[in-house]
Amino acid sequence: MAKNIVQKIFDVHKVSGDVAAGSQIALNVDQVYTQDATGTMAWLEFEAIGIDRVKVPLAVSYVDHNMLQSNFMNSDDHAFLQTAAAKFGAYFSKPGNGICHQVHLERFAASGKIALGTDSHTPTGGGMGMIAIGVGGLEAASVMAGAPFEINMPKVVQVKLTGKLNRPWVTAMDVILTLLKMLTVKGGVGKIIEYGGPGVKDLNVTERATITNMGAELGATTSIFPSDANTLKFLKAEGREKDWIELKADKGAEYSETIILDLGSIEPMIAQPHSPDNVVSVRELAGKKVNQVCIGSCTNSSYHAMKTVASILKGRTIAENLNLLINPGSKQVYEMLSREGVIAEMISSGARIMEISCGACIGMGGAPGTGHVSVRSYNRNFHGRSGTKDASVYLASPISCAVFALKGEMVDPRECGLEIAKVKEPKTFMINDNLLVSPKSNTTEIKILKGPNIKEVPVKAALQDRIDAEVLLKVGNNITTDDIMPAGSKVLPFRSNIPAISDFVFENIDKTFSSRANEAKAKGGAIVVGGENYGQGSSREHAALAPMYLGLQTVIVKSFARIHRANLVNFGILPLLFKSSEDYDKVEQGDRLSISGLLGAIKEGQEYKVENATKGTSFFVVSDLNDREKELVLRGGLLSSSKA
Ligand code: MIC
Ligand code: SF4
Repeated sequence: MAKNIVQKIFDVHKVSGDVAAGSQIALNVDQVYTQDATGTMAWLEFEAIGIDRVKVPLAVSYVDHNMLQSNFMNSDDHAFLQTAAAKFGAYFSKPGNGICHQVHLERFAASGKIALGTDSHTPTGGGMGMIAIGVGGLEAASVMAGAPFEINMPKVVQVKLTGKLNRPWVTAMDVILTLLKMLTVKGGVGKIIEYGGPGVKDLNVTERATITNMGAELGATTSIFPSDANTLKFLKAEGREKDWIELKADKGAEYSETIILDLGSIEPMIAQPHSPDNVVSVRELAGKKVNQVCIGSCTNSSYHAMKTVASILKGRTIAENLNLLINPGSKQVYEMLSREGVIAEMISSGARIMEISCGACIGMGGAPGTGHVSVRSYNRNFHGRSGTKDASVYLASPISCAVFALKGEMVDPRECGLEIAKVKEPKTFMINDNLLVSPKSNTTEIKILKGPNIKEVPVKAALQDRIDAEVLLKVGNNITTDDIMPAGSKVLPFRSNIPAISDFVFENIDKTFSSRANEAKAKGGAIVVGGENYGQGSSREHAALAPMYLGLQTVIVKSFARIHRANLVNFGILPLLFKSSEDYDKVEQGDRLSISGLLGAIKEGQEYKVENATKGTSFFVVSDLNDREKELVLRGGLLSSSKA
């Protein structure tokens, strides 16, 4: 049978199940990586599972998010992560080594492998021809402890690329922004996007990685490119050609749908506030004043992207009323650009070179001013994420960003009148892994260090037969995990302390939520009601764990985003769906809902009657749990010791 790339990789890794859309499948995993903001929980959970050493062939613990050290908390977390990695057999990528996805692509990603990462942009590795999927910390911990990775097999959609990009002004970022305009932030839910067609060879590995990185914004489980001569070239330059295999779809391979995209028809695009799919062409916004430009993040901080940006800035000065922030993605990129004098060109133009980290992308500094317009080469512009609620954040290619920085306003880069260099990929990258600490073989003497802000992971009690609770919050469509559990420099240091971080749950939507939830604990707890694609965005399990700590009993929505739904289940919270979406309109915030006979219904039929005591009405909800998930919800989650 002719196979697509996804089928080929899944076939090799399959433990059980069918490689057919919708079927429950268990897979062997080759690599797992964590980052600091989600990693502290993941490693605490791994410790709680009680295994001595990771059971996957490769595990890496990165530090890139919580880099601001304004007190002891983040530094303590890093010490915890370093000692936990040493104890449990993982590599440790020290602060300063780079953003997890960029470093992983450079040093570990390998074609044909399966990787999981505790970050939603893990699909960056798809640019290398690997299946790389973002998961919650507990899921990662359980796979590192030896469990297979279980998912419902997504549909495989083919995006067939034809033609060539109109270089130099049109980039890979414009490709993915075009797809986001076409498909929206829900367009990829339940799907893996497999790129193919003659246009693939027009893109180098880091450009492909920009596209697969932002496939997360489509809601896709992951995205993948073939592994071809360009992949081999990149791996050779990284001194890792042994990690290459050729991978392409067979002739006649089947897909659930095929989308044809002519690269030659793409123009410079930009996402407007406050969603990555609110995309128009840059042309349409020409003349709009810009206050801040940020270039970098895991989406666009490769050597190729940074050097191209520098060629535009070279010999010029940024606009008078504008700030330019640049964060190179990895030490490799930064060191190479420094040694070549490229960083000097950036500094000379007026750019502020930030630390190699996520930085402004996750609100760790770099917040725009009141009402300011910020254009970023990043992947997310959710409301409030920059740290400034009324800022207008736009997303564009690094090239468009550099042009705006010089002009002080949005300009179609094709008409900017500036020169730009044709940057070639280097034959060899500079390889210096001195910030990558190797796993230890003798670990008996290693003590895991836990600072005072590192608290135990709370565990839920087993599911009760009846939920009787108030709808403490009703929200609309596309609620992000940034809405549920905000990030930023104030909140992120509490990622290892669930009682403390729970004070910030839904803070940007309703400041009273956590205090009301604490009060409601004695009266049956809380219910949250939402619309479509609830929990899109980040993989942070804190968006499930902290509400669970506040007494959340269930979430009733029209549809869930994949990672958040899995996180709810892993912590024992029953994810419910309106049987008929019109019933969403019949529930109001403040209504008291009760659902009886849960224990029977979850095992049989998964349909539940909800009585609305406030309105004197009733409606039906359903769950779509597989057998493993049913068991998890029944016993109160993966870490619960109770029997289902
Ligand atoms: C993000 O981009 O939102 C993050 C911060 O990288 C998250 C992970 C986190 O919340 O720590 C993600 O994308 O999963
Ligand atoms: Fe870091 Fe931003 Fe990438 Fe998330 S999206 S991993 S915060 S750079």
